[in-house]
Amino acid sequence: MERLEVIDSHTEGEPTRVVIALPMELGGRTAAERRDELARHHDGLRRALILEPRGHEAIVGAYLLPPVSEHASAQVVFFNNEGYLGMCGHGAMGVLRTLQYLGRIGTGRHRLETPVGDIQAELLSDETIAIENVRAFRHEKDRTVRTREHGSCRGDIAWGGNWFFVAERPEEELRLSRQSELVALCLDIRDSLEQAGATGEDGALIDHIELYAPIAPRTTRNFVLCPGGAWDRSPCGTGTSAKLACLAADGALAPGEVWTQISLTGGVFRGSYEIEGEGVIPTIVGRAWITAESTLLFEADDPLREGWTS
Ligand code: PYC
Repeated sequence: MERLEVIDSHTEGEPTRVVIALPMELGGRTAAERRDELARHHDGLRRALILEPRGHEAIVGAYLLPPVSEHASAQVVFFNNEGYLGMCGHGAMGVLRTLQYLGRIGTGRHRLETPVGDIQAELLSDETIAIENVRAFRHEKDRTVRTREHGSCRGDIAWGGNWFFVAERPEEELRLSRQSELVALCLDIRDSLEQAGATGEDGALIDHIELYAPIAPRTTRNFVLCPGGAWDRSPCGTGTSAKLACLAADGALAPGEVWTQISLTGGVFRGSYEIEGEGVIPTIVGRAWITAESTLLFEADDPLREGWTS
């Protein structure tokens, strides 16, 4: 019987499962090297942690690893039901709240190492956390894609720590009761982008689709489809970062001005940015709560030891 300690939290509705100590030695030093090592040699562990019966499709996992820099509080590799994420905004908030719960950090500023770069974060005295993400930028404006079943759709391609296609939709479409239709629409957009050869920088796959509808000045409701086909219950930190990069590129939001994104579950992220080179450094503010401290058990003869997926 193998055992693994995890701490679960949710950030504005979206779950994060932090693995406090890996059960094996990892090669590599940086978060990117260790992510590659995990993907190559230990992918069964990801599946066992995230897929049913121990997990479910919306959970994002985070391996806590020793940082390279003495100035970082931790190194983190994020993963989900399909693979590994570059960065994860809601997940970073969940990790910081978890480190605080474990008594490893207190309020104040902290640094996390991720596979796509270091991020800074500030843990405030309540459940609020502000993360300063990696640089975000717009790669392509107004790309129109013809989908198979949903007509054509126009949006921007932007990087916010993951690659996004960011498209406006009518407000009445973005409702919790329409989650299945929205998933189908986003999958159609994602496949159509791939078929049309639309990519991020250096041919990178666009694996996140973000739909938004303005609902008040500087406020949108949004919906984000993640790579494994699950939708983000929070407004998505990397998605909010990608949106801020588009707003900045259009001159539609000034540096320091606050932009609010609200998810279908009512989760709220407030974002602002500072200019950095051709892009922006986004700051995203949200709240995270601890939901469980558990020991997961893996029996040797369990046929679903590594989970199952449809
Ligand atoms: O908050 O960046 C985010 C995120 C990515 C995937 C799920 N959440």
